[in-house]
Amino acid sequence: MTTKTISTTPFDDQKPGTSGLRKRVTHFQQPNYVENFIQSLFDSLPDLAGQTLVIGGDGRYFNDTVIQIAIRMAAANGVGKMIVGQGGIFSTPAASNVIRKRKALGGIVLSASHNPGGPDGDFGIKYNASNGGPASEKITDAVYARSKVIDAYRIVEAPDIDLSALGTQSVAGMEVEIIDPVADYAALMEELFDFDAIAEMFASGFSMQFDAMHAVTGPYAKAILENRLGAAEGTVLNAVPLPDFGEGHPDPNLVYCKDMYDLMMRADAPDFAAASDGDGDRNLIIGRNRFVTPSDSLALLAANAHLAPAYSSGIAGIARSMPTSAAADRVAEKLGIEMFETPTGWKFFGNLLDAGRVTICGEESAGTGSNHVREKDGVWAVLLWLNILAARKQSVDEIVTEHWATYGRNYYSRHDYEEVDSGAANELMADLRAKLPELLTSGLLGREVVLADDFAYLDPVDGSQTEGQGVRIGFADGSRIVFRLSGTGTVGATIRVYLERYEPASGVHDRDTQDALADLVGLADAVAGIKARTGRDGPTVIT
Ligand code: VG1
Ligand code: CO
Repeated sequence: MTTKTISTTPFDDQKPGTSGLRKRVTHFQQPNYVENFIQSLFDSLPDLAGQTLVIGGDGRYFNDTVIQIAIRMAAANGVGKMIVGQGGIFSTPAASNVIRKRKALGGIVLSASHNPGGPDGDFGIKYNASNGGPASEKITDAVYARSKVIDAYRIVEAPDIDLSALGTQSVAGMEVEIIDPVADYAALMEELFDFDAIAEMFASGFSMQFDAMHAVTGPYAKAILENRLGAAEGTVLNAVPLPDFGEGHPDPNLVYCKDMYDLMMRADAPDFAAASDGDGDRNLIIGRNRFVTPSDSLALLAANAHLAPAYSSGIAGIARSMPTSAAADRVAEKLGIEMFETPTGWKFFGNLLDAGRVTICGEESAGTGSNHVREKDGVWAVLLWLNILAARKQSVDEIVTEHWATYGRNYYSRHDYEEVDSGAANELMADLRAKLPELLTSGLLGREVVLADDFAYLDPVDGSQTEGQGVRIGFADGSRIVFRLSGTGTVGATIRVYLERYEPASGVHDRDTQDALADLVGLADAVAGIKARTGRDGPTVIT
């Protein structure tokens, strides 16, 4: 075996964002860019020698290349064993499950999630720790620090492994095991949910569509929905993962799933429709005549989780990211369980899940999950919805409407301004922060402001403090505007404006969301000067 130590020079931009390092594919293709980052990661893991690592990704362009590089570098860095998804495939939640189940030190997940793929698209590398969850800021900070001074990486000379062959191969003495990426995950889902009841529902004519968007969930959804649960063949659309996602944008929202939305608003729509993103951790839920916002979905799943076998004895607590609507808070209050508000990104839920403080977590960005893994999980959310529909024998629309009549409705929307000038975006945020004290004393355009801060989080489990997580402006009637900059974009800056207004249980629940929030949109622009600073007439994407 020849291990080579190759000299390199550092890059200054390898700081992981909300969910790993994400850049254009062409950026990753610079000589040594991938190698530097992987070596910086290996150098930051003190107990790497002899350990097991899991690797796989969402199948996007460049996935295979990086897997081969990472395997050769792992062999050179003394890793004991690599577990690889067949074809280089693992959805993010499935990778999380395998890391936990096989007691690996951690795993490398290759994905840029909902960002487009292909030679001109995006790529990403993320490290998950032994609990199966995204690495903590402590680890990602260490990797970044290392990447700024790295001067060499180690790699063995060896032929590519055959990613298609199940079983064990050897790379310069290191064991490489290729496993079916679906089997363990499907078995876990079968433990959590009442598959018999869901199968019976399908057998009695329940119809659904699941759009895998030519991304990673195709094989998972086919195996579970069509093969195990008996959903009609063709229920899963765009089921074959493609390196460029069929030139699509694998982001399951109302912009990129507009055809599905239009279908679901028709009288002859199927009973239920869902979609997932590039790496399988997000979900979109639409019932006939009823789109369910992700924030509402979190609240509904938490309120009804006890109907699924895995959660039948109740849930310990709920956590949501700060910009997510407070709909779930009302459920926690009613159930008498703890509620946590964390910064954006699944890594902040890990400690709460590990400590048993929460069972269900969610984000407004179409992410929901539970303590079954340490990632959000698109297919899991769909199955929990199906389990609830099978148990309650009601439509999505009826369940949502009843929920609002019980808890009230949090009208909610996010307005994104994508690819704006980074300087202008940073200035907008800085100016907003400077205005906070004045807003508290003088209000905003005649509206009393009861909360004006830059969100900081004290982790109740390990005591770590995270600052600067988004500007919150709250009004006396419970309405709220939140501003933050995205940490997953690859070009320029994305300004996210989150708008929320609470309508009590006895109030009006059938208003158009954008109408119901129109006054807050005006206030947001007045306080932040978004249009003037970005030169944009309106948001790029409204979710
Ligand atoms: C976005 C979402 C956040 C999510 C993250 C990763 O981050 O807002 O809620 O956790 O993407 O999701 P940001 O920093 O761009 O707002 V995924 O599906 O990309 O792994
Ligand atoms: Co994702």
